[in-house]
Formats: sequence, structure tokens, C-alpha cells
Amino acid sequence: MSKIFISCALPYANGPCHLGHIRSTYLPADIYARYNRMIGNDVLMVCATDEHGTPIAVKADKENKKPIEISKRYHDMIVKDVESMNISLDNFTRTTDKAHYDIAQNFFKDLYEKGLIYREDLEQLYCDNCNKFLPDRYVEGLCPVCGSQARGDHCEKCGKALEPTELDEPHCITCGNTPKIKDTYQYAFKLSEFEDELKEYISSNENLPANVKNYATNWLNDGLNDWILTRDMDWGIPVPLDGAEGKVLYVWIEAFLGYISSASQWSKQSSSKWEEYWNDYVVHFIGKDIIYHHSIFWPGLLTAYGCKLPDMIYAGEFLSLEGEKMSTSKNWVIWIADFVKDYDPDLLRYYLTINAPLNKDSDFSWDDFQRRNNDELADVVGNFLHRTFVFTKKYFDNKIPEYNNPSAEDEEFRQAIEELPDRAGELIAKYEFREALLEIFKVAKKGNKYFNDQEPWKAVKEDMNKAANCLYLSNQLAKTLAYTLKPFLPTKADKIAEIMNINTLNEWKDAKVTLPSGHEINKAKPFFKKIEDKEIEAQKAKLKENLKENEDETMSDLITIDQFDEVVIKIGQVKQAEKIEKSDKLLKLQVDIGEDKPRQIVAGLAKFYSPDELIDKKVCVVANLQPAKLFGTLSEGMVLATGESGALLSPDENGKVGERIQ
Ligand code: B3M
Ligand code: ZN
Repeated sequence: MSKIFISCALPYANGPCHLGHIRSTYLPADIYARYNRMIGNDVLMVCATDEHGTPIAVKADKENKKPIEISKRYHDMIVKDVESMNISLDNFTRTTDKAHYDIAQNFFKDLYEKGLIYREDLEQLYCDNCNKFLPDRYVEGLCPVCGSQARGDHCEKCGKALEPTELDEPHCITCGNTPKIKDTYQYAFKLSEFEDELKEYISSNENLPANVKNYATNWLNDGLNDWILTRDMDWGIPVPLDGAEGKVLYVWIEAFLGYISSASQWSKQSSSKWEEYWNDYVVHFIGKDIIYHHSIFWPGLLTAYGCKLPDMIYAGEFLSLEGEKMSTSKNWVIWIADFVKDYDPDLLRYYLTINAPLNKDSDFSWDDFQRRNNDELADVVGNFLHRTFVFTKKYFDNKIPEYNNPSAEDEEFRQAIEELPDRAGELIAKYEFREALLEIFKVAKKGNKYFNDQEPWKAVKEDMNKAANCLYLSNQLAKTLAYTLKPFLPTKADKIAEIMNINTLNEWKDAKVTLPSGHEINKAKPFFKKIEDKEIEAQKAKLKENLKENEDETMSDLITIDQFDEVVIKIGQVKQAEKIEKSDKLLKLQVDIGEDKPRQIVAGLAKFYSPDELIDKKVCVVANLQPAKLFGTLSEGMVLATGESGALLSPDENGKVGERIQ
């Protein structure tokens, strides 16, 4: 048994998940994790949201919010997205978690103390108009390598990691100004010292996929520069050195460490050691655009720290949508939350896996999605299962029949079932997920053909043994399908198991022909529904309608009526008010809201009202807030007032104490 450390690249908390995230990273990681658990390996699969860096800071600037408000909003959405796709992560944390700060700062300090991080005076881009340095995504321009539009940190077109000063024709993304060059200093990592070790790492690892190996080899042949690890910015993890005030760690160095923070958080909760997993086998699932970071920067940092390097980096290529590049800014994208409202997540898991191997670009099209659902899931697997179960009920009283005197066709079919788990398993172990699924479908198709050829509906009248053998084997295949489909379509597989009266699909070895004659199954239910043309037309129309011509990426803050309904606001009356010691902002109030006793509420009104002025005032109170302590004083609600002038919201004279406003 091995221990396996699986990580999924950390999504930036500046937007929810769309099909691209699932295809390149989470789904392959989940298939691999589920399969490995089923063959008895001990898996630790971790991820987190990546909350620092310019992606979040830029979005916060645009929306006039604090970065943490943005990252919290998207963290919550991403958690839901990942759960809704049944990605079986063992832990999902955030890079704003305190423990992550400690881990990242300690890692930085370790390298600094070893002399592998040094201070460097340099010139960086500065916007006079915005009065700030422009790190990373604060600046855009043209890629010096391929000439395409590129961001300050990275060219999406050619994949090169960049420094903002390398860009041609740079401009500030906030105000459009051409930035000037200004002196500052940063801390750099001696990446160039590790060139030979990295070359050795990439060339000696035979299992690395071709895309990772080729990119990394080319970059290494170009020679490595040292890597600047800090930024002049407010949002981020402070650089833990004297004299580095106002500087934060570059988001990438600490994002990598998010893998470790997530694992160590899991360790604390499970009292297991994540290091045992890391030391055994590590695989990082990532998108193609971050191969540079994972094949060069991360192994460089780990070598410097003195830690074992990842065994495998698996990089999913791009997914396009209806033949066009996906774009979140233009909303040419399908969000996971929208998808799962209309369809079972397993249908998407199927489509994204079968459509192309992970190391090839792939496209999502609604027509093709419909075709694959209807012709493959419904017609091949759904139909086979349904016929098998209905027939078992009708002629064999829901029991698996006996298998006697098999014919040559029976034995050939039996062999195909028996071999399937090993074949599919070997392919999954080699990260060939699509090929594994194709094997499974090949045998499912064989199942339909066998069923047709055996004509059990005739055989029950003429040759009962033939019919019994046919249904015995068909049920065996149904069970084998449940097991082998489990990593790919976990909920559908569980449904098959439920109908077949099998408790769990835990062990891959049970996928073989092991169902005993006489075993009783439950009543059949349809597994896959055909998708109608009109549904698909509606989806295509929706995609076009939602397409935004402008590049406005900001997210609407509108909430639904249901969300609003969750807030209970009542009319209250202030009965007592007093100052809170050592606070010049807070008052402690006792507010009657028509309950047995008044609520104690701490309100930020001291600057605007004296305690006496508030006595007997009618106010609006949020009555279902979780209690919290402010300055050590319990607060059981909130009195509504504006932030700037402290103007209280008061009902007119008709309002009665205790009445609900909404
Ligand atoms: N947050 C996401 C990206 O660039 C980035 C990944 C970090 S993985 C350590 O796609
Ligand atoms: Zn500017």
C-alpha cells in the first residue's frame, strides 16, 4: 500500500469555478484519488483558495471593497462548486488562514537564513497617478517573447512567467497611465543556483508527461534568473524581516505552501502525518498555464528548503467553449453553479473526461454534450442496466440466476467482464482517464450486443438455461460497471449499487465476477434521461444572451428575495444605554424587541449620540445575528444606522415594538 499526496492547483478567490477549472484540475485529481482509495492506497487530497496577490486586490479596487471581502465571497462559492461536483477533497483551506501565514513566513525565513534569499535594489514600475508600485497584474502590456497582450506576471499565449518591467508598452490597469520606473528594493531567491539540480529533476523523471517535460526543458535551456519573492503592496503576507515594512510575499511563493498548510491542517484534525504522504508519492494536478511555476519555481524552492520533490505534475490542457476561447470577463463561460442547477454533475464529469485526453485541448459544446448523454450514457449504459434489471425482475423474481453449462459466447463475455477492472485500473494508474472510460464503455456496448444476441425474451420460452446464463452475466456486468464507473460517475455508480443491493463500492477487487446466484436485487429505476433538443437550444441561447461585450468583470451584488428573507429585522426600543470602558465608539444598549427580556446590543454610536439621547428611541434591530463579543461585551443583535453619520433608522410612530419589518 502506498500513501499518496494529491493536490489540486489553488483557485484564485476572484471568481467562482467554471468548466475549465473542473476539467483541467479537480476532476482528474478526483478520478485518480477515488481509484487509488479503491485499490487500497491511502490518499490525502488537498486544496485551498488562493486569496492574496493582485488578482484579488485588483478586483477589490474595482468594486471599492476590501480584498478580504472579495476573497471570502468567492471562497464560499468555490467551496460549494467543488462540493457540488463531488470532488472528494480531504481538506480545503484558505491562504488567509493564520496557520498558513506562519508556514509561509517560516519557510521564507528558513531560506533567508540559509543565504538563499537576498535583498536586491532594483527599479520597478510605478504609477504616478495612482501613487503606487504596479506589481504583476496591476500592469498590462505586450509580451517581450511573443508580442501578445500579456499581464505583468505572465503571458497566457506563450506561457512565460514575466516581470512587469519586461513588458513592452506597459500601462496601469487602474488608470491607463504609462508607468514610470522607480527605485525600490525587494528580496530575491537564488533560483539560478539550482539550475543543474532542476535539469536533473526534469530529465531523470521518466513519468512526467510530455507537455510538462518539454516546456520545462526549453525554459531550463534558456537559463534561469533569480526570482523576486516580494512585492510593494498592502494585500498579502508580510515579509517577516526587519526593514521590510510595507512589503508582502509574492503570491506564488505562498500559494505553493498552501498545499502544505492544507495538509498540515488536515493532519491536526486527523492526527495523521501529512509528511508520510509527501515522502511516499506526490502528484500535483494543475492547468497548463502554470507549468512553469510547478516545474521550475516550486521544485527550486523545495530543493533549497531540503525537501523531497514532487513525483508527478499532471497538467490539463485548455478547454474551449463552443469552439471559442473561454473568457470570464466576457462571460463566455459556463459556471458550475449554473450547470448543476440544470444537470446531474455526473453528466459533466462524463463529458469532460470522455471528450479528449487531458493532455489535449478539448471543447465543450452543448450539442455534443446532448449527443454524448443521449447516445452514450442513456443508450449504452442506461439501456443495458435497465434491460438487465427489468428482465431479472420479470423472469427471475429479482434474483441473480444460476450459471450452468455456458456457451462459447457466454464464456467470452464473462472473460471480457472479468478483465475490465484490471484494464481500466491500469489506465487510470497511468493517468489515462479517457482511455479507461472508453474501455468501460466498450464492454458496456458488448453487453448490449450480447443481450441482443442471446435473445433472453425468446430463450425463457425455449431454453431457460440460456436465459439464466445471459441474466447472470448481465447482472455481473452491471455490478462491474458500478465499481469501475465509481471514480468517474460517483453518484450514478452508487445508484446502480443501491438497485443491486450492494452495500459499498469500496474495493476495486470486488469489481470482478463475484455476485452470487440467488442474490436479490431491488426494483429498477431509470438512470439516465435523454436531453431534449429544446433544452439544448435554450442553453445555447442563454450563453449568447449572457455574453458581455464590455470587459466589466465586476460581479453583481444583487441578492435574491430568499437571501433577503433570511434577515429578521424588528422594531425595538432602547431601554438603557451606557458607555463601554476604553472604547470611544461603542455603547452598550438594552433594547426591547418584544421578547421576554431586552436584548443587549453593542452599537458603534458613541461618537454620534450620548447614552441619554438614545433612551426610549425606537430603532430597527437585526434580530437573528449570531451573538458576538465586542470589547468583551456580549452583543445579541445589531441596531441599524448609517456608518458615516451614525444616523439611526427609526420607524415612524405607527411602528410597534416587536413588529417584524421583514
Ligand atoms: N492560484 C491559479 C492559477 O494561476 C493559481 C494557482 C496556484 S497553485 C499553487 O491558475
Ligand atoms: Zn494608475
